[in-house]
Amino acid sequence: MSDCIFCKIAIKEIPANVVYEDEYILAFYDIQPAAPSHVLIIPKEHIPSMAQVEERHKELLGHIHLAIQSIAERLGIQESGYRIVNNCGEQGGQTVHHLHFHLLGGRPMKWPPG
Ligand code: DGP
Repeated sequence: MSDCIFCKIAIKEIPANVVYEDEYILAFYDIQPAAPSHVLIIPKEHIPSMAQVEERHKELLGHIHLAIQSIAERLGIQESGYRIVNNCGEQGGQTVHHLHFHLLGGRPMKWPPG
């Protein structure tokens, strides 16, 4: 997607503070941190949201969630705990229409979220 900001970050057209990368995914610090540790994990493939995930993405989604463990380790929040958030669609609060998971940690989280 030529106008997608996260696709541009994935191909390094727009800079980001990358904490993890492999063939399929990229993790980088959120530009508007909502916690002391706030990283976004994205697939390199353009998938608009969780609502557009298909059967063929099953392995990719598993890969993302396993990678989150090692990203949390790198951030030093694996032991203390963390929150993973996916905002999906308008009422879900999604503002960037490229699938991403927020990894938030470094402070106690409240429930329910706003
Ligand atoms: P969401 O509201 O779930 O769609 O989250 C989008 C997040 O993306 C939001 O927390 C801010 C972040 N963000 C938007 N543009 C950029 C950018 O250019 N660079 C980085 N690092 N983060 C961005």
